[in-house]
Amino acid sequence: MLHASPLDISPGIRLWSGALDADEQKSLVEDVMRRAADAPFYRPTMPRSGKPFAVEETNFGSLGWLSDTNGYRYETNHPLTHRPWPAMPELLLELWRDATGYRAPPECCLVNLYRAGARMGLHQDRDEQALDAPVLSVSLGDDALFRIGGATRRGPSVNVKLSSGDVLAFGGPARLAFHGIDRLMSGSSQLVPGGGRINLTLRRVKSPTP
Ligand code: MD3
Ligand code: FE
Repeated sequence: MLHASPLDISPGIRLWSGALDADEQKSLVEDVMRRAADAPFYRPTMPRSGKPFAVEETNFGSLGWLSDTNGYRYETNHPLTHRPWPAMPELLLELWRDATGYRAPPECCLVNLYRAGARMGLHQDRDEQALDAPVLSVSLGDDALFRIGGATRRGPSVNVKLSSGDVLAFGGPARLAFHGIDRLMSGSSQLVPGGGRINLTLRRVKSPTP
């Protein structure tokens, strides 16, 4: 699954290009879509302004990240069905162990669905208590142009093309790096039903007890 030679993009940022082969990508997308039937994708809104996100989202695991006019937070239940989030796919728990070596499993798998033209503005992931845990990202479907900066909004950034099957880990000095998806290469993959890109973002939310 994870090959032995990841690319260290910068301190704390590690890329396993093509970590998942075509069969693994296909079965993971099918698994995600099956679970999403119980926890439908919905379009979150921005805190305060209520502006809708360009992406649709759902979550797997014990805690789901969400955004609405009241702010960003983690919740145990889907905001529309009010049911607990579906369990996390086993493959993702294995990937997390292998890629991060972190002492506790992830609690959140945020699922981002990018249809044609969707993007994600530059932001930090900082709603988690366990900031010592890395964030792990799995890309499926269309290629995307990803931008990573430093710990401030201004300053230099690097662009990385993320393709289906790529796994990316952010930890240590990169954990609070600004990042976003600048552009989707629509139609570059046929993997996602209806077209587009799915990103799975795994996070440890609460600090594990020692
Ligand atoms: C954390 N998603 O959902 S991968 C997000 O492709 C998000 O959908 C993007 O950013 C996506 O919050 C990017 C996750 C990611 C990427 C870079 C990071 C998380 C990161 C850098 C530092 C910390
Ligand atoms: Fe993020």
